[in-house]
Amino acid sequence: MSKVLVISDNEPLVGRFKKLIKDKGFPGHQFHFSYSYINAALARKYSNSSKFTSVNVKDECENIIQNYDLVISLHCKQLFPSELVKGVRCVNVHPGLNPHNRGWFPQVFSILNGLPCGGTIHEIDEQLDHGAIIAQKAVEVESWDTSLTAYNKILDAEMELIQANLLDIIENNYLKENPLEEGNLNLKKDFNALREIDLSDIDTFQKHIDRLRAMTHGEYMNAYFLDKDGRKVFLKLELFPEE
Ligand code: 0FX
Repeated sequence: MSKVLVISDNEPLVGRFKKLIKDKGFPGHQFHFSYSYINAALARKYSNSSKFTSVNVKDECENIIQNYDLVISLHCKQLFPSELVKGVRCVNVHPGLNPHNRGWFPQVFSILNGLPCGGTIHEIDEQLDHGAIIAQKAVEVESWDTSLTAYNKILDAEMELIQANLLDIIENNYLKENPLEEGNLNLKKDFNALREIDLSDIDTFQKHIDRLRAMTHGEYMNAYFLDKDGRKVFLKLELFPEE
């Protein structure tokens, strides 16, 4: 029997994961779900819950190592300290095709730089989205995809990977492969630097369209320009491929 700690800051994904383990059945294995202590929205909603609890992976490292056989980061916003990744097997479900565009919001950068994107399950080491790859699935970015439509395809790919590999991962029964290259890494500041559109920028239509669709993600107000009064004007792009 294995004790598995799933840490996630993505509530819809937790719902999909829980449904999968209920439908598939993992007899003998125990799961506990936690979210990051920095996640104020989940803390407000779940402060009284014993089934979805707050965790600080740094402060509670020793406790996690003692109590669990496996830790799964399912879009967990905390960096796992080296003591934790050395003390217990830690696996990351990442919305990117490692080693391309590791780090923050991979599909945004794939739209911009054309590098492949998809979902990856990998062992966690001391660097970001870097450890040995257990399974991955590429997703096609079409000329009409926005960040949101590409992201939704990636979430589906991640769920397919989890469905196909979770039991083997829990039972530590899988092959893994180190990425062939270091790849590239994007941080939150790289995403933030893309938000302000300089109205005097001269480039091809292709580049401008790519920038705007990479910044288009549902309700998020990402891209903006400053008008003559210095007011921020937000913008998104809609694309309609012919049926
Ligand atoms: O949970 P997640 O999908 O993923 C992020 C990182 O990309 C990933 O590398 C890391 N392992 C994980 C812990 O955190 O991020 P999210 O739920 O904050 O955002 C989902 C998408 O929403 C993102 O890919 C782009 C979009 N988004 C999000 C924010 C906060 C925006 O377009 N603007 C935003 O301000």
